[in-house]
Parts: sequence; structure tokens; C-alpha cells
Amino acid sequence: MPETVTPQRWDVVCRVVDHYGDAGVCLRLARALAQVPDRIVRLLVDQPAVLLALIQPPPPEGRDRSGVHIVPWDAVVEPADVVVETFGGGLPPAYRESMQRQRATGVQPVWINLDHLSAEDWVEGCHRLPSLQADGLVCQFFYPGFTARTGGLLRPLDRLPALPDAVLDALKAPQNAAALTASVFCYRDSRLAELLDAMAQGPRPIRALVPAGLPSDLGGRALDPEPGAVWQDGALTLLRVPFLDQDAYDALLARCDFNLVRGEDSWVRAQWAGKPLIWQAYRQEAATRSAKVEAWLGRGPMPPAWAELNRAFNCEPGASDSLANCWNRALADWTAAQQAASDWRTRLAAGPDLAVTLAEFAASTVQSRV
Ligand code: TRH
Repeated sequence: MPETVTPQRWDVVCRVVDHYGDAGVCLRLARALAQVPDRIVRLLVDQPAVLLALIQPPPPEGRDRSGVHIVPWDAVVEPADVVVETFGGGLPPAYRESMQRQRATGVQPVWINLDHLSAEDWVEGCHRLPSLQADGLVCQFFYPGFTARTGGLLRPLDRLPALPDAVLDALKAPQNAAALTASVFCYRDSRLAELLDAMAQGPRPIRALVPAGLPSDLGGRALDPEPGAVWQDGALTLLRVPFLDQDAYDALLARCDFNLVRGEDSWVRAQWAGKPLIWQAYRQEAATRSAKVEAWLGRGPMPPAWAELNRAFNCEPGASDSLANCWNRALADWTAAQQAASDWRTRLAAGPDLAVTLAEFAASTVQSRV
């Protein structure tokens, strides 16, 4: 451990469970941590292909443009000063054995387990709690969140990249100033088909951008899988766009009028985009999913009609008013939804920055040992 109490060597440890979010959050966290001069950040990942799908072009020799060293999960044995395990994914066995040896001869690294984001109240009571492990190591739980008594959220990019031509072309079709543009990113098993039906029969032209390579139930609309494909259906125009680099995806969210997002990272990015959004929570048991959605809606990110639409989109069919009714009521409340999304973004900006709170917590943990 260097002389100063400010730990400078960080490891973010990512074990991919499924989809892109584990890697997506870890990449964003590692990049944010690496912005501090002289800090050395490694991102240990067990499925590099999932992570590299979010970085275009692929980083040469595993060195990300942000300076993060991307390394295979089991390629590192010498622990850093601070180890950020994510989502309870565990640590590589050899890495953990090294931590045990360090503890036996001196001081273990600061070991933090960064958990999933939730708007639920219980998070504040668990945030920063230590957990003594059977081998004597201490792990400390750290929760992102929407309040000052959590770790807060990873901040948006200071500067968004230009959108690729394939997306800019899609934004021109159809030529209709009244059209609202939406990005579409939800799970295969969702109520998307019903929502698209409502848009097609709705009062306002909608241009929906669907990423290539992601299975989506488009309700029988045979949109070709290749970027550039177009499918017109009443007031709805579906357009296939490429799966984008993570930074370009942030730029897409900011460019659209509203966004359909899912899971955790795109959900947060859409809130930072400051546009109305429809969030499909990660597919868990219905009561768990409903509790997460209600906790977030209860913090007031949007007006009632849009909250009802989000609630319905996360319900099983038949457990809510029809999506068509919800969609038409939400569309009628469009101006209020735009203002509420902007106000919500302002509220988030007043909250903690997760990369900062993590670093402060790590430094205070080291300081407490001096
Ligand atoms: O892919 P996800 O469903 O990931 C999920 C969630 O993170 C969930 O919380 C977790 O428990 C589960 O994985 C294991 O949704 P999420 O979180 O939005 O992550 C998607 C990432 O993909 C995000 O970083 C944005 C990125 N992305 C791009 O980079 N380009 C794209 O074109 C698209 C559509 C997404």
C-alpha cells in the first residue's frame, strides 16, 4: 500500500450473469474511476466478448481509450489497493487467496461489493455495511441509489460522441416534423408488440429505432435484422439501427424524444438523457419486479399517465388497463412528461456521484486502519 492514504490502484471485477448490463455498468464505473490522475484501474472480466461488444473499435492490447486496463478474470493475482466486486459476482479464487495472504501478513485490500441499483427504501439501511467472511476477510456492501444516503449514480458523459450515419439516416425517415422518435431496448418477453400496436393505431407518427442483433417481439412486423431496414405500419415506422458503442448509445438516448430501456445501465442513462422513458425492469419474479418499479415511480420521475404506462409495461397482460389506453393517455400528457423528465434529471444531478462516493469510502476505510 503506497505511503499516502489515498488508494491509487483499483480493480473492478466483473462476472457476467447474462445480457449486457453487468459489463455495461462495470465499464462505465471503471472509466469514471480512471478519470482521476495517477489512478490505475483494471477491469477484470470473465466474458471479455460481452464487454467488447460495448466498445467500438475494440481497445488495442486491452487498453481502453479511458486508460482502463481490461484483463481476463483469472489473469490477475496481485490484488489492488481497492477491489470492487460487482453484483455479488465473487472474486477469482487465486485473487482471493492472495487477499487472504495479504491479510495474514498485514492489511487486506479494501474490498467493496457494489450491488445492483434499486430505488427501494431498504437500500439506505444496507449501504456501507461490513460483512465478515469465514476466512477473516471483510467485504463492505455499497449501494448505488437515488438518495443522499446511498452511493448515488454514475454520472453522464461530459461530451457525447456524434451519432453514426446509420442512425442519422434513420432519424430522417419518415420526413414528418410531427413524428416522435423513440429508441427501443427491451427484453424478448415484453409487452412491446402491444405497445407497437398502440403506436401504429395512435394519433401521432412514431419513429421507433430498434437495435440490430437483439431479439424483440415486434408483433409480427417483419423488420429485417440488418441496419437500414424499415417497416411502416399506420402511424408507426420501425427502423433497424446498429447495436452501438456504449458512448454512442448514450448519444442516441439523448437525441430521441423518448426511450424504451431495460435492466439497469440503460435505465440510468435514459434518466440522465432527460427525456420521457418507459423502463422494463429485469425479468425477475413478478412481486420483486413490481416492488422495484413502484419504488422508482414513487420517487416521482414522471407524471401519473407515464407512471401508469410504465406500470402497465411491467405487468403481465390483463393485469393492467390496455397498453393502448395507457399509451394514448401518456401521449396526451406529452408536454408534462417532457418537463417532468427534465426536472427529474436536475434532481439526479443534485445527488451523489457514485465514482466519487466510492473513492471517498475507500479512502476513509484505509484511513481508519492507519
Ligand atoms: O442488457 P441488460 O438487460 O443487462 C441486465 C441488467 O443490467 C440487469 O440489472 C442485470 O441484473 C442483468 O443484466 C444481469 O440491460 P442494461 O443494464 O441496460 O445494460 C445494457 C448495456 O448495453 C448498457 O450498458 C447499454 C449498452 N448498449 C450499448 O452499448 N449499445 C446499444 O446499442 C444498446 C442497445 C445497449
